[in-house]
Amino acid sequence: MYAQMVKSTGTGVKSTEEMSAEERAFQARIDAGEKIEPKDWMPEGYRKTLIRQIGQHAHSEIVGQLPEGNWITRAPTLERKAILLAKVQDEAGHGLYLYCAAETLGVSRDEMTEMLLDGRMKYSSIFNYPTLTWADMGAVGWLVDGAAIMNQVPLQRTSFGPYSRAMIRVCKEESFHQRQGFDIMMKMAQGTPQQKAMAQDALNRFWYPALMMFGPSDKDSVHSAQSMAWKIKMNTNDELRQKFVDQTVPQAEYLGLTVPDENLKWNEEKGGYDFSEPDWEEFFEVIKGNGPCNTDRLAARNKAWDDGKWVREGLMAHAEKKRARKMAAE
Ligand code: BYC
Repeated sequence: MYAQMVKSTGTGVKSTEEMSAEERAFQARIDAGEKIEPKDWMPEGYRKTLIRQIGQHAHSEIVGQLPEGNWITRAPTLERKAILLAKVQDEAGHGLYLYCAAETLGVSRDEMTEMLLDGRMKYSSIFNYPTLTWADMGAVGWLVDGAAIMNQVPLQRTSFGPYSRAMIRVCKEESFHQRQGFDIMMKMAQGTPQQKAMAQDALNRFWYPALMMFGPSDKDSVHSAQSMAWKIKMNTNDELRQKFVDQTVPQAEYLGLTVPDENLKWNEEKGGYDFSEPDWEEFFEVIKGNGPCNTDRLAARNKAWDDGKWVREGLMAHAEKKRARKMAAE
């Protein structure tokens, strides 16, 4: 059993002997590959970790609409505009499935939103970087959605049923997103020298932020050991980062673009690329709220929340009236 393997590692993961009978039975279900459903007994830490991760994931989908939404009105053709619009709408849908999955754990969407708005909950670091040119729409689809797929495909097998099912749908849509990004990059890379330079510039700016999406290096990851024991996470941050690099470098070569890393080199022995780590100081600054766009992103979400107040209140008043009418008729 995984729980036994990680016994007394100092990772905070309980050994089998340290677990209560309920926790042991729960861990045995996880180890047997069973799905945990909302009404099943679960340790409080499992519930909290899921709320944190699914909530953060939901917020990322919602905040993630902002950098791309920025380009809908400036897409170069009607077709590109329609595709980008559809993609951004998909992200809203992903956010909603994920909020619903988190709600099954006993937290409301409004509570999670309030925690995002006052900084108690995070969203992915990547969305704190600006999208400066049309080529950035290509880089975001190719690299950001590409990293998201790398992370989310294994999450289809995550132990919590509603999260796992949401991921199956999300991943189908993410594949389309990644292809549309790569398609933009192909057009730009095969275009005029100026267009190719824009594509290269977008790759230069998004490469390291995309690597950061997988989280800190394993030695600094606080939650990985417990999350993997509970199958909330299926891989470590470094494993997924490595897979992403191995998958993406040949794609960059195909585009005729250069990955901005002088240390990038195929390592025959490990069967993967050696590459430079991102600037982890920058990563921790960004997740603390000091990235290039954190203030703008939260201001946009706060404004949307405030502007929507009258709609929420109207809907609640309508629901209350309907309920009272139904009660009076009974
Ligand atoms: N950004 O112990 P660790 C998308 C935090 S949306 C910000 O390794 P964990 C898309 C972490 O929360 C992509 N914070 O954490 C949408 C923790 O802090 P707290 C979103 C990060 O949870 C629209 C601390 O650092 N995908 O694809 O085991 C358009 C220590 O880290 C980040 C998901 O959310 C980060 N990058 O692992 C296009 C996937 N990394 O909470 C695309 C689901 C780490 O203790 N999430 N932190 O204060 C996961 O798989 C995991 O939560 C992570 C982090 C791998 C991200």
